[in-house]
Amino acid sequence: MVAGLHSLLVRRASAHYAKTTNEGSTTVSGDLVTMQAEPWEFPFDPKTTALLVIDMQNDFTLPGGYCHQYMEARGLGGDDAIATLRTPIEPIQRCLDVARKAGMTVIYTIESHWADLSDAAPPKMDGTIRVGAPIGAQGPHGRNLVRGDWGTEVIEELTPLPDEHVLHKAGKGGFVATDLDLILRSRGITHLVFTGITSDCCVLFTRQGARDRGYHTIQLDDACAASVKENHDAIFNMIRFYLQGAPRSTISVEICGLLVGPFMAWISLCCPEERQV
Ligand code: C5J
Repeated sequence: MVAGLHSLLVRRASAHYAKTTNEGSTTVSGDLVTMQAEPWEFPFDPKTTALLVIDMQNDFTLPGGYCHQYMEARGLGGDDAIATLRTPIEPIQRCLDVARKAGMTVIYTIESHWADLSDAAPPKMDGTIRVGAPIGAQGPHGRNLVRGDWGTEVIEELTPLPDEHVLHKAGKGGFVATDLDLILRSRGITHLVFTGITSDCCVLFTRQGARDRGYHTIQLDDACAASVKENHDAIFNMIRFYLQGAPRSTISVEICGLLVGPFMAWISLCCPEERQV
């Protein structure tokens, strides 16, 4: 099923595919792909849709990195956190594969700071000092969350292609003090598919920033994670809570031709057509 839909997208990307077809829970009609999601479908055109890969960097996904240190220092289990944060790698690989073949824009973000820490805001800095895993401290592989060091490289399993943007951000939200909005608007991007980590922090805040700026968004469940699974689930429960009054299915739906396998997904509350439902 997936292979078939995948090839449909590839053919569409070459602009020769004009037929309407339906395969599984995803419909392809002309330029429009409609994914079944919870609680409504998510129609999008791959040409005006970007795949965002949030903060899939060494510091959050490998032993000795910033997140490992932070969770250890708090007695919350660094190894468990890393294992959980690595679960989206394989789903994201599949997303990247299909998105690239479909001609979609792919943008990575990285959480990082200048070496002199001049962009590490005091509340953020203080918190990491209090916990015992300071931003900028020397770890086993490099300085924590410092731009250009090991921890702020995209993990090798998800290496970006040369023409894909890797945007560094000092905050949690990807739109804050970055070129993300400018790049997306310059490319005519109106829809965003969110993957990456963490569901309860940088994915959440970047997605919220996107909704506030008028982008249509969708977040892919198994292509995202938090350092503890409960927080990831809580975020999706929170989104579901805000959708009260709307159709609320809890079934796992097959999300799209963009992705492989059954995922749960939620559509942004802020899309105008959703408000009308
Ligand atoms: C955090 C992130 N949680 N990428 N960063 O510090 O979510």
